[in-house]
Amino acid sequence: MPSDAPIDPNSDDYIQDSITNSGDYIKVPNSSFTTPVYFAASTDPSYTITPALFGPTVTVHIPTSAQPAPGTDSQLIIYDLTLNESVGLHHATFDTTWHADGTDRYLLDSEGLDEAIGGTPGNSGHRGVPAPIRALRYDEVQSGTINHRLECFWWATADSHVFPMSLHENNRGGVVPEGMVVRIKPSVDLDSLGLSSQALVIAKALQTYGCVVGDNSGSGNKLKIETNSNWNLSGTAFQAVPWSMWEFIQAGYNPVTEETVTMFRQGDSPDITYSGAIDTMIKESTPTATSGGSVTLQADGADPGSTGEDDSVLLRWYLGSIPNGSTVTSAKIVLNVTNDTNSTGYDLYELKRAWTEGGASWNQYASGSNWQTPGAEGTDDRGTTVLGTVAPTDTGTYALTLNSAGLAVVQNWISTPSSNHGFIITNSTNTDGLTFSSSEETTSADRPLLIINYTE
Ligand SMILES: [Ca+2]
Ligand SMILES: [Ca+2]
Ligand SMILES: [Ca+2]
Repeated sequence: MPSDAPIDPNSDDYIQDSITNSGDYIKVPNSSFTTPVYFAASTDPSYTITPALFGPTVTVHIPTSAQPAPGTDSQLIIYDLTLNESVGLHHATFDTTWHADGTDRYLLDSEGLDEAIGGTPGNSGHRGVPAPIRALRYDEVQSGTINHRLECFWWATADSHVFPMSLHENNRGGVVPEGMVVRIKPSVDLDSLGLSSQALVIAKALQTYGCVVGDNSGSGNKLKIETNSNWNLSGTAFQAVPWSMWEFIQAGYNPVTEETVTMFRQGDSPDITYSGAIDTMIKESTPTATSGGSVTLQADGADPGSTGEDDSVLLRWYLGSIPNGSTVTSAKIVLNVTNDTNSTGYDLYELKRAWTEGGASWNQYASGSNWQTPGAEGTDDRGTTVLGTVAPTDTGTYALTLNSAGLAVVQNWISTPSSNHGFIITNSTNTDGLTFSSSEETTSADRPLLIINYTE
């Protein structure tokens, strides 16, 4: 991470939260809350595990000797090199096969970001933190150098999350959003502090890469490490590096690209108070109907098929938290697809009128105000340049990256917020419709998500 990475405006408050609620320095967890880590071979038994509560269905080799942690979380991590994956299990049990309440799986050769925030398809679970980050291994420390970010679990986190995390736990009572990264200040001379050899290797990683606040401990801010009887880390291992030597990196900062990533999703991001998203669908077959409260949105070029009439989707997110003057470098829309499409896909265009969620229909953009052409098809209604194409061939998470014309549109919305009327998703010739969850979907993680990367 660059030594001059931007510091979060709330850094001092978050450091004070650490001192007030977790004492003067970071703690080492007891063995119930470390995580057993196993490397599986292709000859180990293979299991397909569908979690009872959350996460993807995973297929993974697990050694017959594997045991979950003895604490209440019963966690377990497997590196399966033959399947190019790390798999985490939560509340894991074994009878004649393995069961778990929660699962996560990340591809070992990927960038490690959850598909739910536009990362590599197949990466999924644990709110966006891959297992290799969640359990620092003893052999990594013994090698003398750790070359990646670590994870800390916090006494309590806020009801919000920031990149690189995809979700957060609710009602924990803290102030630090999940996904915040805290590091030992680059100016601290760690070699001079008298740390033990293991603590020094870990502290250097905490200075170079920091740790992501990725979970709740219930009491005390602690490191996430693997279960290993060879650790020689006392409870006071990091006493010589008090919180006053730490700082929080700006929320959403990506050290790889040196951009800031901000996410917008109704009732969820940037935090649970966000209400700047509206969405609806307009239907040629019922041209005066409004659908602002629908929990699903449909685009179709032939509904009903016999008439070839169209359905189009309107979406808008307000972007007020991105500073005017920022440069947009990429933008993605992530949808929860409930009905996929074997078609060329549905195209995204800029909308040009101040449509309303409650009033927009095939005929009108707001109650009493007609589109130039019904269906928002006039040049005063929408742009004529395709900004991206939504073409999911499976249900589930689908990410659309906006093209350069799309970036220019979003850039203009940041410079001139009053010009932001969102997008329309439409195609008049497809016969296989597309359906996805709206901002009214009960599960907030399934609502439409807009991710914007920018530099200031
Ligand atoms: Ca809506
Ligand atoms: Ca049509
Ligand atoms: Ca379909």
